Amino acid sequence: MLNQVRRMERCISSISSGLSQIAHDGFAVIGEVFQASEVEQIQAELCRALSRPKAAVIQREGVVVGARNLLQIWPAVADIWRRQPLLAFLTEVLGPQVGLVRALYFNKPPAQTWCLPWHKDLTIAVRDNWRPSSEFRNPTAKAGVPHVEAPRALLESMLTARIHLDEITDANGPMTVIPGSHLTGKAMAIDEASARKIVSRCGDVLLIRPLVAHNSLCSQPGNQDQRRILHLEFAARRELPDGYEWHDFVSARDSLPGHLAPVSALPLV
Ligand SMILES: O=C(O)CCC(=O)C(=O)O
Repeated sequence: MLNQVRRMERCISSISSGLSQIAHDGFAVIGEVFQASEVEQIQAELCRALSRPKAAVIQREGVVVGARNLLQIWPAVADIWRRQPLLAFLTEVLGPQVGLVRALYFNKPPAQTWCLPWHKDLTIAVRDNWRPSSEFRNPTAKAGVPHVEAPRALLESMLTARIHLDEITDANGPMTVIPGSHLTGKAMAIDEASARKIVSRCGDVLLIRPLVAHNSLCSQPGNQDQRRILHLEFAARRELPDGYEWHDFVSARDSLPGHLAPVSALPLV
């Protein structure tokens, strides 16, 4: 009993330090959310789902390097995040009406690495991006899905969970982030001296505000490891301004159909 209480106290203290890191830096890495066997199961299911040709699956030289519209391609992703302590973080940061609004997949296979310059994530997927609006702008389509640039206040109320399906090292193309850069809204003032590389274990989850400035490094020459990531974007509520609607909204309140049972089921929410 004493051990259980201590474990609970440790867990609450790590959740509270993660929450203050998200508030201050705009991101935090949550350790060991998925066990190795669960990650293997996810990798295998994803690999099957992505092997069927679809416009939203991005390939280079026959190798999958990413995918959009993952909620359609691999519906199991709708439930993968319903576990502790991930759910506790999401509901603490975004509130009880939190929902998953977009799911992407990124891979850097050894022979097909890629990199991205500094940016902030400004676009969201919506049902109709042509409605008149003083809030939304720059309508685009990505793999057939309407997208739009969201207003600062909406982006400030979102959080992304990046589930690391491989260990991320210096060699296999980590992301680099600027701590605290979410506090300047959409403005891009990059102080490279403060940049931090996100290296982590397989099964860890990076929680990050979309307005944190980040880039993505190419894998180093000679690297033999993939770098697979499930990128899940969450919003605080279903309603959007100006009659806009999320393209998808999978509420945390929906029941768990039991695809992957929660591992560390701590009664925190
Ligand atoms: O996965 C990565 O390394 C980069 C992804 C990214 O920059 C993004 O989602 O905006």
